[in-house]
Amino acid sequence: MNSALQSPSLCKAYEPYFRIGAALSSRLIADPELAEIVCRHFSSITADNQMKPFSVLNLENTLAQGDPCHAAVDFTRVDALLSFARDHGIPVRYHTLAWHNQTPVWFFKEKWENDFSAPFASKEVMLARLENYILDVMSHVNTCFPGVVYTWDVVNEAIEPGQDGPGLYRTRSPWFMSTGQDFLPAAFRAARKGAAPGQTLCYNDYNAFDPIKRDAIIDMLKTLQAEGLVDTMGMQGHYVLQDLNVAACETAARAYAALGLKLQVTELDIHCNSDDAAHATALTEAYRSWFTMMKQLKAEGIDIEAVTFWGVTDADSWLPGFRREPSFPLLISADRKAKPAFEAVLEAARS
Ligand code: 9MR
Repeated sequence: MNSALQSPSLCKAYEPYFRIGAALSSRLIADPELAEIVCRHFSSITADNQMKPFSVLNLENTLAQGDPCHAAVDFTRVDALLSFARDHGIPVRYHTLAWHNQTPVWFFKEKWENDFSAPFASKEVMLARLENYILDVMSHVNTCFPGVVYTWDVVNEAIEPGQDGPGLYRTRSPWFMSTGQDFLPAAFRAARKGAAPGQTLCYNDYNAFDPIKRDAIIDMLKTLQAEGLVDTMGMQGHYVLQDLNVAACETAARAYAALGLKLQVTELDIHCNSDDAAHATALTEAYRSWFTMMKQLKAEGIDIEAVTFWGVTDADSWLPGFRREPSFPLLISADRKAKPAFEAVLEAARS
């Protein structure tokens, strides 16, 4: 395998079709060789963690500010990544504004208590906090880094039909517990207000290929569309090699596109628990057929904006921690070589 720095550029190969993106960590942009790999192969970047509410919200300053509807924000980590993007001319997808996870518990509590058992703030207060937070983030980003962000993950993972009880929504989310389903359109209304011209607003979710979840997401998207609030469906794309069903991904992608939305695959990886020859071959063929399908959809006129990998090399992947076993899910190995799967994705672009 060649160093990923010697391989032809992935994003150039896909230029006629869609952007190829990657999620970056702070560690990654501080490593000159990894930064060079990013600049060579990716035409869209996002942050794996630095742009999430837990990374932006500041409790001490919120308490000092004394406004029950307005949390204080600190953009140190966001700015580091946006500076990298601006300096290298790579557009950014901002992940994420409203999410049940990685948002501090105190953000939802009446007196900003850092305590799960403290009472939730009222719905009115939570909707005001949500709007203020979104407008603060968007205003900072668009003022200090104009033209750098091209799309916003406004709401992440709000739909979970049947899992927490009847209905479409993830009812155990603190957002749902404090506002019911109202946080969802409220987040998009605020984002529409704060967005710069040309920026798209995205709803993002995992297992978006699953037929039951897909149909639930579609019902929810239609309610947002009735108010003109959403532009893009983000299908995350965390797959498992043995279970990957390319046909189900295709059916779902067509169904979202039929709503008149743009599409992004926002968090692509294929969990593969061995790097022996048989697994490497299976991973290669899985990536080949998945990218061939995506290219075909694009050729048919489906508006695919970008396909983003969730990580750059296998060494940065979140999967070993999550699955509690080894994982070799990406196109670039831990020792920064272009895997056979990388070559297959390039070939899919050329064929
Ligand atoms: O990659 C992120 C990992 O470092 C965090 O520990 C994890 C916490 O939930 O979030 C990961 O990113 C998630 C993304 O923000 C939303 N979709 C699922 C991703 C993988 O869990």
